[in-house]
Amino acid sequence: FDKNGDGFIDREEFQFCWNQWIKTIVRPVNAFLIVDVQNDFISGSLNISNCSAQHNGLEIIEPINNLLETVDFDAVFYSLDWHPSDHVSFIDNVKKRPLHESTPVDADSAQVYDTVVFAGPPPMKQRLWPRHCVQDSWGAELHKDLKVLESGTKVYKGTNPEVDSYSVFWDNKKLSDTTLNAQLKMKGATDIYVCGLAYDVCVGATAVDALSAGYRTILIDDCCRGVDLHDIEHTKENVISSHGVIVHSNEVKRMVE
Ligand code: VGL
Ligand code: ZN
Repeated sequence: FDKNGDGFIDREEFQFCWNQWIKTIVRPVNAFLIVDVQNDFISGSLNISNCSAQHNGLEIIEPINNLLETVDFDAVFYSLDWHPSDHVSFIDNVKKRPLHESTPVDADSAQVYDTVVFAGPPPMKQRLWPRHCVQDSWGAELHKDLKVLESGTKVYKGTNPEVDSYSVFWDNKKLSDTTLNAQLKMKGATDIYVCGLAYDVCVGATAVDALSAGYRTILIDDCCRGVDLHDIEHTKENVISSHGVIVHSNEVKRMVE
């Protein structure tokens, strides 16, 4: 730059620098990603209040709505766990696919939340869940009290019957990605605010993938509820060690504006 060698850059050069680098530092493009705030996780078949942490998923709706109403995000995404009826994660489907010899529990003794190893090939670890978020069912709908913006974008995941998908970016085997990254790139997003259900499953996996994809990633702690307290602590440690940030929702407006 400074192609004239006079110590100044001209307007065109400045414009180039601004678009390429400066804008992403001084004017972040903020995306808000609300993960799986669906009936089944709040009061349906995979109600997280029945899991060890005994969390109440309903409690995040008010702080999330409050953010949607008060913070001027550049883009808002709602993810939906969206499984076909024969999905590999459903415990009632466990006998439909052969297990690998290394599986710690066999198909007859497998209980909900156990991990089995399917034969593949390649062999695939899978945690078993109750049948949940079946495409087009009530359980898969976003909770009725969640504010769904007209301008918001829905992202569907877990649609391949053969592989589970915790992250909103990738399935668990990284066989295919969702539409999320392309849509974030299209909006020029630099920063992603992540919240939702379940903290230690889909929210955690999504935050870690957002960091790997190079986004500044902010996890909104009070807008998440999870399955297991130890796993939630582990999720937070992972996010911090991958250079993510964990904040309370009352800090977000200041950060965005
Ligand atoms: C989820 C378990 C199974 C989640 C999805 O959204 O956290 N958890 N499928
Ligand atoms: Zn699922």
